[in-house]
Amino acid sequence: MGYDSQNIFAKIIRNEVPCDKVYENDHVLAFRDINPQAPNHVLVIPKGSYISMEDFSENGSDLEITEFWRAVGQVARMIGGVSDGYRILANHGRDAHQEVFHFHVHIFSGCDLGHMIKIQNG
Ligand code: DGP
Repeated sequence: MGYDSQNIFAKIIRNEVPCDKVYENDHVLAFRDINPQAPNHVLVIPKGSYISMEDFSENGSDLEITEFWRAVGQVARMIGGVSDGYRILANHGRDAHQEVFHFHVHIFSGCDLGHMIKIQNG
């Protein structure tokens, strides 16, 4: 399956769909999740066309990867997650229930996030 340039995050990058922007630079965009799972729930995405962590880690340039992970840390600081804590998460593929096929990292903060993840029938 190749990258679908009509996915919702590609449309957000092209300003065809609005978002609640938190941070942007030449390589990265961060915006609030439409369906927040914590008081602060922000998505960080590269502007390049990568399907998931698998694609990004394999095919992203050193510059894109460096800029991306620096931005994840910066956004976590911006949303106030450092003192009390935050969690980052990236879903790849079926078993992780990835819904949007443009690589993104979720950042959660602002409450007790519980212990790791819940695995049903696992
Ligand atoms: P996942 O692919 O399962 O890692 O999660 C995709 C996330 O994207 C999900 O938490 C909801 C969010 N989302 C989906 N559509 C939109 C949208 O149009 N705008 C925003 N801000 N978030 C969206």
